[in-house]
Amino acid sequence: MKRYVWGVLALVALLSAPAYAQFAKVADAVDYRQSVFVVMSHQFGLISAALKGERPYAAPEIASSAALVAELAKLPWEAFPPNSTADSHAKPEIWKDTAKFKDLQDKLIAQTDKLAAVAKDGDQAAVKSAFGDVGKTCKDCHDAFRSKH
Ligand code: ASC
Repeated sequence: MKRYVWGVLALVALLSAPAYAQFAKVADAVDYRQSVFVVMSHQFGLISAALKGERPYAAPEIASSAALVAELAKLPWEAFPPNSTADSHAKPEIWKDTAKFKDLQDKLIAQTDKLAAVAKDGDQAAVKSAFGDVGKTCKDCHDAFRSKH
């Protein structure tokens, strides 16, 4: 009976462990989230360059980049263990204004999903508009939660 109780408690603890518990070290979480942002920024930059005419606008490539951005946008948020500001641009405000940080995550996820959907349809004007919405959310989040140095 005692073993059963301990077993249930262990399971509850495991299921309720915060997502960041998967990282053995805080530095591993920082590496993970920064890696995601690097790739996301690169793919978003490819879309940006095509919209600005700096490279040819190839709809299948744009759709592929947008799909990647949408998937990547879902990943970094589990890699923000409390007060993990070391070797990072993360501001302490992330863990103070958690509701705002979460709102911006949700917004980014919704807007990048929209970008991926319109990119799949191939309508360049719709891509441009959805791209602008995503860029604004990137900026809003950086202004509030990312230090410049
Ligand atoms: C990018 C990138 C960002 C955003 C941001 C939009 O391409 O790397 O962080 O766009 O600059 O305002």
